[in-house]
Amino acid sequence: MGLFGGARPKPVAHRTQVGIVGAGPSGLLLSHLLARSGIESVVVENRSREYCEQRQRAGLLEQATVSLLRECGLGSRMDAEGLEHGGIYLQYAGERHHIDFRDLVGATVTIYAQTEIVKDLIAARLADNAWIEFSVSDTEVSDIDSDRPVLRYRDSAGVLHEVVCDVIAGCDGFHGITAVAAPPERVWERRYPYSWLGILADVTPSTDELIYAHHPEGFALHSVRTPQVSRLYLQVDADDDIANWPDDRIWAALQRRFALDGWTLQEGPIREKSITPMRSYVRAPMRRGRLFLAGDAAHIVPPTGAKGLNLAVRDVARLATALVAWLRDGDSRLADEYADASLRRVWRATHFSWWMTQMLHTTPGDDFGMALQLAQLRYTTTSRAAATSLAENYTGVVAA
Ligand code: RFL
Ligand code: PHB
Repeated sequence: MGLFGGARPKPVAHRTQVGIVGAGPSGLLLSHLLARSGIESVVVENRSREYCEQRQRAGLLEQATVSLLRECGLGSRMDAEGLEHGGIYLQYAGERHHIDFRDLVGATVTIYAQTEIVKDLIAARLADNAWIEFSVSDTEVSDIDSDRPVLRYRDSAGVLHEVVCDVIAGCDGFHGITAVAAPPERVWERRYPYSWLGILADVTPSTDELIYAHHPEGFALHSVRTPQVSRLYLQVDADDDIANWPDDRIWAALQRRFALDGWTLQEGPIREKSITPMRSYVRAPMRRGRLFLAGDAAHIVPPTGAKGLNLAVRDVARLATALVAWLRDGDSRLADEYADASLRRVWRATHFSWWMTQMLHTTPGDDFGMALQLAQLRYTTTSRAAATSLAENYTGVVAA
């Protein structure tokens, strides 16, 4: 019964093959890959299109991510505007060392912001007349243990919809609802005692490749977005508040942490700043019945290894192949393997992200920890074997 005793409005009924919750990179790319093989889907997203296209997040793509985006027709702007990097710098104890990925593993990475990938994906899906609903509310999934799972949502005009699907994909990130609909059997989690303060600044990057800097005061990262825009990060306290960080304090901390004889960090107007907590989280399984989880809905890594977005793309590429084999060709084997096969790469990336994080972030008073970090950094920058291990993991060419 409705609020005033009347009958509840009947939802508008629909049918599709794959119901996708979330229009982040995972959900949009899944919808795009499925469409290329003739599988239809709906994407429902509780934020507006503008919000999804502006949300500042990742920026670094593994070589395999770049290849996949190119192969599925999403490469033209990325190839024109993306910046290919052949390595990174590791800085510690007043020294800056280059890790040369091309030389060590024959691979590169590309800077192309997640915001731009999301814009490209939305444009491609809409050009294809795809069914995407932005600004929905009351998203719900049910009947996932049956062979007709149901996705419900209220559209931006307040109308209820009910979509009967063959499969539902939970691509709704870490705070989404699908992971709750399929409670995990097991969870592994680590919260780190620090956060990242990230800024976007209108200033030409002071470096040709990313600088990861270890400093007694805390970690700092110099990344880039375009030849005119820099992205920089500072390790701050876990419970720090952005209100404690006026722009001049941010630049002063960056200047101290990146200081190097003969090199200057250029400053410019800060366009955006925010603080993100650091966490590792893995849940298993990544599937229950006909609900499959992908990307941040299933796992979170700290950003130090630049793996979050790349893992999401790997999940979705595997899931798209599996769903096409199942829904088009009737072969469910890849779908049955999806959860375990994805977790192998998730754990490789989880280990690498943790390893980079514990090597580079400092804890006041922990002199023993700091001495170990410096030994580890020196080994990583002077041993070809150790540098190769970092390069394999960072570029994503590592087997998993
Ligand atoms: P997303 O991008 O979080 O997208 C999930 C989408 O689902 C929507 N949603 C819902 N829609 C409908 N109904 C509901 N009930 C819903 N609940 C949520 C959300 O609005 C959203 O649009 O997950 P996806 O697609 O799996 O993509 C994963 C990546 O976004 C993520 O791994 C990376 O951005 C992580 N990450 C970083 N990764 C890197 O590789 N390098 C980085 O520098 C980096 N920086 C970051 C990051 C993540 C951040 N977050 C999560 C706060 C910086 C930040 C601030
Ligand atoms: C970024 O450009 O936002 C970025 C790059 C590398 C990281 C994390 C973030 O490890």
